[in-house]
Amino acid sequence: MSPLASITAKVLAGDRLSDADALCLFESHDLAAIGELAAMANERRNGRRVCFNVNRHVNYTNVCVNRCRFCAFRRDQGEEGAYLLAVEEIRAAAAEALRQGATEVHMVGGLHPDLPFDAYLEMLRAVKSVSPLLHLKAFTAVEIDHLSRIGGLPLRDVLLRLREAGLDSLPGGGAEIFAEPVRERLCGDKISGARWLEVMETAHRCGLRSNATMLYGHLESPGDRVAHMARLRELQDRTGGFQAFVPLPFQAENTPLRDEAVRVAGGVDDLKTVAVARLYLDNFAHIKAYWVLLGEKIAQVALTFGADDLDGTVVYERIGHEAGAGSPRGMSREGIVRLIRKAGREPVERDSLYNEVRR
Ligand code: V47
Repeated sequence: MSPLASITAKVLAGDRLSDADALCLFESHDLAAIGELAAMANERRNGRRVCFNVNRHVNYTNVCVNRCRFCAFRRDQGEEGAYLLAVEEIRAAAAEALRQGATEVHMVGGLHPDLPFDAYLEMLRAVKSVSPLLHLKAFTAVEIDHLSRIGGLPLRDVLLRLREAGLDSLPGGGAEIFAEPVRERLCGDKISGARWLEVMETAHRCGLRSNATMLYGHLESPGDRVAHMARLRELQDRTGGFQAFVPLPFQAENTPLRDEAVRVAGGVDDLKTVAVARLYLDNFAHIKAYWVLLGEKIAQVALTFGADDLDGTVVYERIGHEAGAGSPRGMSREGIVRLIRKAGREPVERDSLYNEVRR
């Protein structure tokens, strides 16, 4: 039996794929067959529904003490273009989001050298003061680790304090790629992959759900991608706290990595990565095609390659766009619905915990 035939047999039988299987899929050029298999695995789980939410991204600061080489968003304090939103500006953004029908605020930022622990609690309270019904998905595992250091508190206490102030769930950012030598070259100042996973495990054990991301198309190998997903799958087996996996294709413009021989992904790699994720991460309910970085066209095609989620309306994205993402800054609800319908799928507006809001 050819390797692809044996993988197909496993998927049909509902058996778990091995790391070697995932690597074999990454190395195969039979994109159509991989896509068909992933679409089938997705339909078995999610039917023909594709979900999205009406949300608003808020990046409270671009000042960051880390110097990740994939990032075009960060600034040093005092550098031209550096900013820190005032609490009132955050409240105003949340109020505008609510008026526009948003159910979620997605708030992340850089590691600011001077912001005290209480400032983070204030930000959360400001959003919640607009409406307790706005779901607050905020702070990556990297920010949570930073808060634990500046607050002198164990992770669990940080998370409980944040939850008390309004935190509802965690986004999946900051995972990048776990493989040590690559992570060191890519973002040597950042917390390790092991620490990222520890933060997520603690969050899940506190009852907070989260997402998981993987930044790809830079210095990593297919084996590094599989190893990254293996560690996510292992944690998910133990906690079940991840909601969605979000593969993030690297955008090189304006980043320190732009002139290096990075392996920027093309459309084929993007679609294959979505499909392999759907097939390998059998304990993740949702695979998100993040249209902001994939572009609307590839994200739409990804809906027939195993993805069942498009993220949301976003409204004003900065991290990907400062690195050259060619997509619009935000999309209307109608635009997302149209995109899903034209892919022959059924659009479902969801809330942040994947309950149906409207169909
Ligand atoms: O951690 C930074 C990535 C992430 C670049 O959880 C870049 O639902 C590509 O995590 N090219 C932040 N990517 C965004 C993120 C996210 C986005 C949407 C939904 C969710 C979710 C999470 O963006 C960072 C990093 O991995 N990033 N710079 C770049 N040049």
